[in-house]
Amino acid sequence: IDTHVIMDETAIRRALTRIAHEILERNKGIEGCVLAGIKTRGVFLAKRLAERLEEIEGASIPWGELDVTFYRDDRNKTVGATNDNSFKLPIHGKKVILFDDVLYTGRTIRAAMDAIMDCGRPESIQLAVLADRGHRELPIRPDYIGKNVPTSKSEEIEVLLQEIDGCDVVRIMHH
Ligand code: 3GP
Ligand code: 5GP
Ligand code: MG
Repeated sequence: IDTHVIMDETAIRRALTRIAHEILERNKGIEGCVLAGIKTRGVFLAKRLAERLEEIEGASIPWGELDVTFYRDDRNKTVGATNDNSFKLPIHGKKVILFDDVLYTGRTIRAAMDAIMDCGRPESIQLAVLADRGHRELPIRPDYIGKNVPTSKSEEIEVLLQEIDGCDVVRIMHH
């Protein structure tokens, strides 16, 4: 396996700062916005983005964790099963900004939109990702992108974050 670094700690920090500014510009502030980090690593990215937005804007943005397992299309659906991991923050009439580490086929984001819609009717849903590796299978595109990483299907992006992995790095691995 050969591996090379595509984002180091500084690059990740700068990308998050840029995305924070893009969000503020697009939404004219953060009024009415809610951040939803998709488990697992999207949660830490959402938390960091919320901190960055607060530093820049001096106003706090609500953020929470979104577990999309129940809504995945590859999950065995049990008749009568219910989702007991629904999003904890009010989203009715809000601008929900989803954050995930890697965007690939788009199926996770499709599931995330279902999970959000089941909790109410947001005004809009936007998407931020740290890395977009292409190969979409659904008509989904991100609004905010840390880095575009053209990949082949045999490559894999590894995202390591301080909070769980002990360091900040994005690497591409070729098998
Ligand atoms: P997560 O931390 O967002 O849950 O680098 C680890 C991360 O990458 C984990 O994501 C892990 O689930 C995810 N991952 C790596 N390769 C793949 C893949 O090919 N498909 C999916 N669905 N997840 C992957
Ligand atoms: P999708 O549903 O768009 O195919 O994949 C997105 C989800 O799968 C993300 O939540 C991400 O964790 C995971 N994923 C897919 N491909 C990769 C990859 O190459 N690297 C990492 N780290 N995660 C991936
Ligand atoms: Mg992820």
